[in-house]
Amino acid sequence: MKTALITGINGQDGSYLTELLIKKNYKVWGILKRNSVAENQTSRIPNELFKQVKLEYADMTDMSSLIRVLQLCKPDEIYNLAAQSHVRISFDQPIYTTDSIAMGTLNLLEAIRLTCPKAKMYQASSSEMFGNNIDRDGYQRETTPMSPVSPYGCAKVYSYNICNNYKNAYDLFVCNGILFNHESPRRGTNFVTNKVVKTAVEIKKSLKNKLVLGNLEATRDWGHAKDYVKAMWMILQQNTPNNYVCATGISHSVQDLVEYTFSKLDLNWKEYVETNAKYLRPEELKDLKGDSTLLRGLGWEPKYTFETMIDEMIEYWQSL
Ligand code: NAP
Ligand code: G4F
Repeated sequence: MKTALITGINGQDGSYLTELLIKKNYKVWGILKRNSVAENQTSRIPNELFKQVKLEYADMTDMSSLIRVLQLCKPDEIYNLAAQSHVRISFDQPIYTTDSIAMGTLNLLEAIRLTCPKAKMYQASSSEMFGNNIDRDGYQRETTPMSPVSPYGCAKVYSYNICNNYKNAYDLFVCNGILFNHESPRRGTNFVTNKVVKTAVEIKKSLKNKLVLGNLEATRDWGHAKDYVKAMWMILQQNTPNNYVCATGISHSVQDLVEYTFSKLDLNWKEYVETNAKYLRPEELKDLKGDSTLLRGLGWEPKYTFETMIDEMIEYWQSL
């Protein structure tokens, strides 16, 4: 039986990864950072799984807490998913964002080097690292230069680089998954997909009468979080550490997302959608579309399409 430690276990990806690893018969440990309403923190972890995971208080900004947990659980695999992960909010909280992501990753790498150097580590890297660089064929891939356009993206580039550095310098098994946007009913409701779907369903139920958004022209390569946590696991099952892009290869604009969601609910989006500058970013990442040929070579393939993913999210909000 393998042991895995997940930082960010109570986030969107952490909750799906926990389900996957328990199905694969792993012993799963996770860290929670302290919150004044303890119940809120575990709301994404289904009750039946709750009894099977071991949760410990720790914080990415506190290396001593990470060392304590690593010494307790002695993991074979570590999935570093913890982050202040909202790009717009990273402009409001740039220093905490950088502490949780960049210093957080360095704290974890040092803790691993000192306590369990044989463990494999997955780093949650992001397509936000590319900024507005696009290869000539319209895609971003492992070799695309990185010029991030947000404090979040800059912090993720530091984490990406320090992971590569520790891999080479100390012979640690560290892999970066460069994941493009991935969503689900468990996505935070201040990310654009779940904000659009939740509000559209509320409009349909006559609970709200408008949806206020920022940039409708930006395009994203949106996949489903369930497919993407499978990629994380596959990346750590290889014999040698490597970095992989994970993406569907299909891109939609925010306006496409709005049109699809409202039309599924038999609503005319133009009657309800407004824009407000408060949802714009000081610098915008315009277009993302990923080439995951390298990962697909390991056998990874997404099961969800953009449409089936949004349909599932609509059903979720309708069911409440
Ligand atoms: P998420 O739902 O925001 O989850 C982030 C998790 O990190 C939460 O469990 C959060 O705990 C925890 N966390 C935040 N600061 C922490 C700290 N200082 N110490 C310990 N834990 C902390 O994000 P996600 O969508 O699951 O994404 C998982 C990871 O993948 C993140 O690193 C994200 O940046 C990265 N990523 C996501 C996407 C995507 O499209 N979803 C794409 C590329 C990369 P609380 O909830 O208690 O605050
Ligand atoms: O849903 P978003 O906030 O996601 P964003 O900024 O692309 O970041 C997500 O994906 C990254 C991977 O590329 C992750 F690393 C990161 O952790 C996060 O999970 O915004 C998507 C697009 C943006 O262009 C934004 O400007 O939607 C646009 N948008 C338009 N109106 C909006 C809104 N975004 C939000 N959150 N809220 C709006 O009202």
